[in-house]
Amino acid sequence: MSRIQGKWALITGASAGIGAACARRLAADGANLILTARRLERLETLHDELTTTASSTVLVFRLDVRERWEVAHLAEELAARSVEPDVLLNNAGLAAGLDKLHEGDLENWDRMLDTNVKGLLYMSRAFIPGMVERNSGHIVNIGSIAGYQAYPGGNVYNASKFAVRALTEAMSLDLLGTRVRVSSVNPGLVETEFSEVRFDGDTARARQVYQGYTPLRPQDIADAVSYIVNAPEHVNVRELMILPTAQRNAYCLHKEP
Ligand code: NDP
Ligand code: 8X3
Repeated sequence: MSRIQGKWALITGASAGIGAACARRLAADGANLILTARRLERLETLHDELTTTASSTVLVFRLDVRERWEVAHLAEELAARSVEPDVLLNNAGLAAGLDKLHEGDLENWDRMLDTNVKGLLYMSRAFIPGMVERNSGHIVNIGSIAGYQAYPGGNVYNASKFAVRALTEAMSLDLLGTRVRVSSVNPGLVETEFSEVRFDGDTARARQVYQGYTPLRPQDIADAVSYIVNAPEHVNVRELMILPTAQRNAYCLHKEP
């Protein structure tokens, strides 16, 4: 049984990896989707796929979560269509670089903090008030094992995911007394375009990250998100950490030679 059948799920970063997998999974659960990312052409391809394979209504919008005015514009667009998101999946994010802090690239720092922290804040500020008004809704933030433990070179990415963890706890507390649920899913290594982005298109280096063990697949995270948003209304899965079996914390990873 699906409890999100016919409900609207708004996903940031739906053009790739975990966000795209969540779109496919929630469509299979019968949810209607609002898919956002900067690469509109990818969203349009996903739209065509999902409207062929599932009976969901799928809306796509080009959105850079770093731009406050774009987030506000999206909220206006949806309100004009009387579309009220029941689920907000704050997934858009990235790591840029793996440099030591004292050698870090300031542009990379801005990209990570603006996307992973401020983007999540802008989206939450734009869409939680409607949920409070309706006394119903669910925010799911994609954090990371990197939000629990720093690792060498992780510095600013770690800080951004520690911030996601703090903000998840904070918004959950601020929503006490409402029926709006707040959850986080915190993955370890998932094979996506994440490492390609982190290493600025160096595909050989990115590939190495996932060699010698079986990493998580984006679908593994999507299954968890589906479980969380399908839980009965009185059940809130506040925090979930999911690691590959070969990984035990942020830096203990067993690789076969
Ligand atoms: P991908 O690189 O495959 O996907 C990232 C998504 O974020 C893309 O859809 C991208 O879309 C979107 N995005 C990036 N910047 C922006 C922006 N400024 N505005 C809107 N969308 C943006 O990586 P993952 O799927 O792996 O990452 C998804 C989330 O999961 C991130 O928050 C990441 O930190 C987290 N995570 C990933 C792990 C992993 O090992 N892969 C582990 C733990 C957490 P576009 O470029 O089209 O805008
Ligand atoms: C992504 C996982 O270990 O590269 O958050 O930081 S890790």
